Amino acid sequence: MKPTHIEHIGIAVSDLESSIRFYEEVLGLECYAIEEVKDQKVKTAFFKLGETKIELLESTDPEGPVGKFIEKRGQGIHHIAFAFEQVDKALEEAAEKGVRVIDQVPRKGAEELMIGFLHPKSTFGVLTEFCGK
Ligand code: CMX
Repeated sequence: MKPTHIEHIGIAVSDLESSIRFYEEVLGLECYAIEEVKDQKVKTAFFKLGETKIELLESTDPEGPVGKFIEKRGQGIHHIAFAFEQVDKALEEAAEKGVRVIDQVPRKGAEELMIGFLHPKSTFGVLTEFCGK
């Protein structure tokens, strides 16, 4: 199973509003959606650049994944998401190949996509997301 493209790059930020201004005013991109994903304890902002998106992530809870990430490592690239036609199969295949899969079964993420993560300790330090419809 091969990804079709990089769906998005997730960037952890402390303040969504000022980081949105950077992408809009300096890069000239348009923030087309702001969405809270309660399950993931984040508020997200999206920008499109070709087929790939930039997802800004502001934590809504210091104990959530992004809150903990910023506390420990500061702001910066949080994850890379690959698009698959069959995200469930892609996660299954990764697990079969011995990768530590955080979500055995895809769950609902932002933009109505089904998502699942691979643990950064088994992906050379990069939190890796698989996503699809
Ligand atoms: N990238 C790289 N390394 C990361 C990381 C990240 N985003 N987040 C944590 N780590 C590292 C920690 O620094 C730590 O490393 P050291 O032990 O070397 O210090 C290690 O991973 C910690 O791993 P852990 O003890 O298993 O647990 P954590 O409680 O810190 O959780 C993780 C880490 C990745 C399992 C958890 O954040 C997770 O399940 N993430 C998936 C969900 C998520 O990130 N959601 C937010 C985005 C949602 C969206 O896109 O909508």
